[in-house]
Amino acid sequence: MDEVFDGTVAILGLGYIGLPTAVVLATRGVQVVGVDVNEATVAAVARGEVPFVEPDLAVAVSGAVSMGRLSATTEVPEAEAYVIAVPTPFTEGHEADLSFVRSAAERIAPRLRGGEVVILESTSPPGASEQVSRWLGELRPDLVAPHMSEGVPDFHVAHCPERVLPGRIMIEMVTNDRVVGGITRRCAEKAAALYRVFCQGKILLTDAASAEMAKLVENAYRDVNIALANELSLISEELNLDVWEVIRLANHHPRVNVLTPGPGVGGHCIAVDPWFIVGAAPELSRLIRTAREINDHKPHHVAEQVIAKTARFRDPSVACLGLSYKANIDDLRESPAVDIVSDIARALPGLEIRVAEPFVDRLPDELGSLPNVSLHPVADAVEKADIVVLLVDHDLFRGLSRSRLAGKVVYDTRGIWR
Ligand code: SAJ
Repeated sequence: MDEVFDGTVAILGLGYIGLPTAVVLATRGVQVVGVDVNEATVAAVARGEVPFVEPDLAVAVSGAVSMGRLSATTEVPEAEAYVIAVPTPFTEGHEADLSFVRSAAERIAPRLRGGEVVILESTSPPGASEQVSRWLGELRPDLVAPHMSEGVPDFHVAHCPERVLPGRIMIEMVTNDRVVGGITRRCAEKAAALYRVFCQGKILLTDAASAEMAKLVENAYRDVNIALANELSLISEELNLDVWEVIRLANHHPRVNVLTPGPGVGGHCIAVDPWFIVGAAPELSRLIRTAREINDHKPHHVAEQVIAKTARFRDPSVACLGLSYKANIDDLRESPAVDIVSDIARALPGLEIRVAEPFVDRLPDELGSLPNVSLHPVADAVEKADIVVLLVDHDLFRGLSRSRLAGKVVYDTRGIWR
């Protein structure tokens, strides 16, 4: 018989993953306490509001809060399950920075009474969950931590990476298969009971380090494949070929699926996670490192191309369409579009750059501080421009009437206007 979860869940980190996880549990009857160090976030969630845009999340949060199933606080409560969903950025040297995970473990440790499960959801390098077990064990020498014994420990630790796609989080949270890796088998089973509350996909039990690595591999797989598409776009430019046409034809082969070139790879996952593999085995991760370098170089290449196009005009004006890291979302983290606008604006301080981004109402600080960059409605930005640079494939831009682009130099990095 599968174990059934019974008890309260504390979720540490009310961001893109923690808050949706809190809500899907709460709407299925589990008592959930959301914990965040940011008081504004806690206050917003306590009012039933969501501090960022994600389809269907806002209505679910306000429902869960008004039903009394979800509350928010800055203090870690006693609970039967703890889910750590805090950021794991990388340092300048591309090493994983586990300081937020460590601080979450430090706040959980005093609350442990025996029998709980602590689940690390944050994307982490291999060995991080065991490290959590060690930190908890050091802070609570009165308890037996799972890495210390194959027997029955006093608390359990598991890694269960999230795999949801921003923009489809509320659907994928429920429908995706879930990898659950325990420090011991019993740890994995304890954690699986929690995910069984809402997960309709398969729940795959494994060890913690394999679960950590599997998650990194998923994003490295995608990064390497996007790097191939981006490298093909550079080669095609050089050979005067239309990369979109070349890929369309190649993809008619039954076993070929080249992905789509773009201005670079953004977001907080694909542009970050492969570095954790490189960090774990630097000498051996040659392809994964090169893919990262190709995708990281692409925004600078796009900026150079735009700068070269301005040379044809005496006093040009440029429109850059889109700032988010991908279509139809408001997320600007690690966005190549932001880097491109910044590169161009800094290289040509006398150039007027009008940016259109329907998903934000003000420029991010790194662009807002540049005097030659301003935010406009799309029609305005395009109308006054000599050069139109398409950076994000938002539906709104796809639908732009082609007559508005007539007579302008168009640089379409996403291939949506071909
Ligand atoms: N991109 C391209 N060409 C493509 C596909 C994507 O240039 O053919 C670019 C996008 O424009 C964007 C970036 O890559 O800048 C990443 O976008 P994405 O939609 O591929 O992925 P993310 O970062 O939003 O979410 C990924 C997902 N991982 C995989 O698909 C393997 C998601 O399932 C993970 O949960 C998420 O990372 C995560 O949290 O790790």
